[in-house]
Amino acid sequence: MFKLHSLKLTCIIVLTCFSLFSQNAPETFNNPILPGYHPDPSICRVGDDYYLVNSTFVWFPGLPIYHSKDLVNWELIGHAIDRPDQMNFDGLPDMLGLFAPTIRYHEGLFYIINTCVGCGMNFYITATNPAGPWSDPNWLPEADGIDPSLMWDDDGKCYYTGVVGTEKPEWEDQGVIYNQELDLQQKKLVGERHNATFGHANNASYSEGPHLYNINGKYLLMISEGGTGIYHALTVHHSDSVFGPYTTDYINPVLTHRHLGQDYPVHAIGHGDLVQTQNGDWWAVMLGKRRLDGLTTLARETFLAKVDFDGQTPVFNKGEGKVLMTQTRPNLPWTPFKKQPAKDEFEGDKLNKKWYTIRTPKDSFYTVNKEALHLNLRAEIMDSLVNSSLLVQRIEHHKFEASTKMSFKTSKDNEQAGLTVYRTNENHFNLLKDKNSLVLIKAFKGEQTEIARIPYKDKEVYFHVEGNDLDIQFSYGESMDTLKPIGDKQHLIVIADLQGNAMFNGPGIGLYATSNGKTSKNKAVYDWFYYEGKPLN
Ligand code: 6LW
Repeated sequence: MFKLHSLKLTCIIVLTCFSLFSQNAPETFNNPILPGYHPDPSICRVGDDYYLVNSTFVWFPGLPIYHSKDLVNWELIGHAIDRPDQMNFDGLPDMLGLFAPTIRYHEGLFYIINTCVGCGMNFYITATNPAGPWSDPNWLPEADGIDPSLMWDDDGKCYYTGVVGTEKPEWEDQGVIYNQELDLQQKKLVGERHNATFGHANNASYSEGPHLYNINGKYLLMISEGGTGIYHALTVHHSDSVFGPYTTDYINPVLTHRHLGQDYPVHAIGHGDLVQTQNGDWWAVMLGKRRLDGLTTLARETFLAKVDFDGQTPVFNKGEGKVLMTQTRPNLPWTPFKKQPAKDEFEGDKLNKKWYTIRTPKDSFYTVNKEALHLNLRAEIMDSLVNSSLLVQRIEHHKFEASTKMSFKTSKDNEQAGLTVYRTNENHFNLLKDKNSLVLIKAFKGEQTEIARIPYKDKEVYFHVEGNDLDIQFSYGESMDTLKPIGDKQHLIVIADLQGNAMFNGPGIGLYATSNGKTSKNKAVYDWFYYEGKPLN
C-alpha cells in the first residue's frame, strides 16, 4: 500500500517536472548566444557538457570559461587567466594581449592554447576543472604567429596548427596556416613545420583562426579569411594526411556574410569552431558583429549555427547559408541556469565574476565588505597603459540602463570617482564627482572634452546612464527619484569599433576612481551597481 502510494507520488512529481520543463523549453533560440564583447569563440564537449572560451585582450581576469548543456544557455564559470603572475599586460594597448584561444579536452585534462600578443606570444595552460584553477603558462617560444589550435590524432599525437605571415608575401596580407607536432612531454613543438594553406582565394588576406579536425579518418581544416571585418569568411580544406597536402573545398567560403551587402545588420561572420553533440549533430560557434547605421558598438559577439555534412563538406544552416537571428535550437535538454540579479549589491567578500579590471593588477585596489564595494583612489589614470582603479562589466545590449549609488568626498583638487563607459584608454566617457562638482568627460580618439560640469556638494550621489542604440544619456541625482540629465545625449561612436584605437576588444561599463598622479588614501564606496539590457536589439 505504502509502496504503491509512494510510486504514485513519484510519478506525479516526475510528470509535473516533465511538463513544467517541457513547457519552459523553447523550440528556438536567438543569436547572438553570447552578446557583447565575446570574440574568437572556441568550443569543446565532454560527455554532455559544453565549454566555450573567448579572447579578452587586456581585460583581467582573462579568457572567460562558459559552460552549457544545451548550447544556448551559457553560464560564466571562471577564467583561465585569473592570477596576476600568469600574464602581464602592462603597457599594452587595449587591442593587444590575449588573442584568439582554443579550448580542447584530452584524457582528463582541459587545454587552452593561446597567444599573448606583446606579452610572450604562444602558450598553453591546462586544468582538470575548466572552472579553474588553470596552470601557469607553458610558453612555446618556437611557435611563430598567432591563433594556435590543438588536435589529438588517433595515434595519440598532438598537433599544433597556427598562422604566421609569409616572409616574402605574394599579395597583400598573405598569411600561411601551418601545423607541427606538439610533444606534451617535452612541452615544445617537434619535427618539421608543414604549410597547409594560404587560404582558398588567390588573394586571401588574413588567413587565420585555424582549427583542425580528424573526422572519420579525414582531416578537415577550417580557417578564416578576409580579416575580422566585412570580408570575414570561413573556408574549409581537406586532406587524407595530417600534414597535407590540403585541397580547398569547392563550396568555399562555407560561411560568410560578405555578399549580403554593406548594410546587412550582421556582418564579419567568421572565426568559428565546430562541435559534435552527444547525439551526433554538428553545430558551430563563430564571431559576428551587429551594426546600427554602419557602426558596431557591441564589438564582436558569439553566434551559433547548425552544421550538416554533405560528404566531407560542412554546410552551415542548410538551405539558408547564413547566420540566423532565430532558429530551431539544438536537440539537447533545455538547461537554463540561475542568472545573476541585475542589481549587484556587493554581498560577500568577492566581486562577482562578471567584473574585470583593465591590465594586470599589481596590487589589490578594492575590497568588498559590509555589502559595498570600496574602491581605492590610486595615482594611475585610465588614459595611460597601466592598471588603474577601474572595474567594468560587458555592455551586452543596444538598449540598456545602468546606475549606481556612490559615497565619495574629497578636499583635494586631484581626486575623482564615479562611473565609466569604457572602450579603450583613448575612447571612453567618465561621469565623475570631484571636490565641488560633477563632471562629464568624453575621450574620443585620445582627445578629452569636458561636456558638462555641475556644482555638487553632497557626499552621496546616484549616477544613471541610459543607452539607446547609438545614443547615451548620463544623469545624476540625490536619489533615484530626482535624477537630472547632465550634458546632452552623447553619441556612442565613442565606444564603436574601428574608431581610433578601438579594435578587437569590446565595451564595458563600471566604476572608476583616481587621484590623478598623486598618492591618496581616499576611497569611493559604492552600495550597488545595476545593469540591465533589453535582450535582442
Ligand atoms: C584574432 C585573429 C584576428 O586572434 O583577430 O583579425 C585577432 N584576426 O584571428 C584578435 O581577435
